[in-house]
Amino acid sequence: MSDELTALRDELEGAVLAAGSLEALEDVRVRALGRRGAVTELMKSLGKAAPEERRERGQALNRLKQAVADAIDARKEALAQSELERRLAEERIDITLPVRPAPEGSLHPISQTIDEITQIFGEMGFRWAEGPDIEDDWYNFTALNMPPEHPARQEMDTFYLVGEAGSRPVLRTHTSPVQIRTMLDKPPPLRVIVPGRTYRSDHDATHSPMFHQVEGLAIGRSIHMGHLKGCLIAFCRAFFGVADLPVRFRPSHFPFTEPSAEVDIGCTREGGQLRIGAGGDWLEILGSGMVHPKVIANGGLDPEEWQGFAFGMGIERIAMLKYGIPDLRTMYDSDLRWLRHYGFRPLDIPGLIAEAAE
Ligand code: 2NL
Repeated sequence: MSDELTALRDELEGAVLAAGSLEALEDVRVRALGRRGAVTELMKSLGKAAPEERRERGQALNRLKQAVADAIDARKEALAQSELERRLAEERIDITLPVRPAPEGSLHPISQTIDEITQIFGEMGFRWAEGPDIEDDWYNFTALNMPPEHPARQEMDTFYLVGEAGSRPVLRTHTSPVQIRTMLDKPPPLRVIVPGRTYRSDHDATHSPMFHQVEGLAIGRSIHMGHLKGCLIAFCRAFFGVADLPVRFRPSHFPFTEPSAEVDIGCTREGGQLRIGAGGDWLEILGSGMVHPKVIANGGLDPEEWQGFAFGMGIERIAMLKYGIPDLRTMYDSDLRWLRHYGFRPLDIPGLIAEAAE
């Protein structure tokens, strides 16, 4: 190869290596090998060379053209490779990062508490059940062993509506009518947990005319008081997250259970501060009992064959206890600052198993 062609090759190869992008490389290719490129022009001028030089110069030019084309291909591959590496580095994501918290929206403590309670009972085989807020007198009172004129009706007097044909639908005073409906609907054995809104005509600092309850019902052929105790002790310990929480059963009375028991948990009160756990004091948490035979019969079951236990608690009350909310009325203010303080991230629900593993 002549000095002239060697110099041209060095220059073009230098330009190829200096090209920092595919566009710059294409410019170099056009300048060298394009229709009016330096190498192409030399090829065109081959005809003017002396015949004895033509063969050798033709071969030299072909080698030059090939060398430049090879250099361009190699550079193209190198540029594509470094572009890929740059993107891989730049677009890398760390899949081990925790999920970012949702920027907005949180669960109300009442919803959170319902989720926690149903999660714990769900792990014990209870299934969610729900029913209407507007009830029939029979489902809300009579079926629960509270006939007309029963004094317990006055205790929980509520809001009556005007129904068809002189009937008086009632805003349910507890979620128990849902358990009656479940017994009439589903074949036993049964285990249901029933959260929902309830209504009573009470309105002061610690009572709201609308509030929430959760009740539970377990029906089987040989369910006894031992099952009631084991189940509710496990619930109290899981819900408050205290493995050795003392739980006490105190005789009581409800029209729909016999025998009936109030359930207390251990606590201490020091200078107005309440602490849940072993201590000298007791705090009432829920009511419970063995379902009254008349109520079993009203649920369409033979009380000689089926028996079971039931329980009920107020959601606001235990939410306030667990999460240190001092005033019931703030629950219904719809104040976003309050919700940001007391609210919860969705699906952040501890359960029985999670608690036991700790
Ligand atoms: C409380 C006490 C209780 C029940 C609710 C119930 C339901 C049926 C049959 C028998 Cl269908 N019992 N529910 C039983 C005992 C207590 O609630 O203090 N609630 C806030």
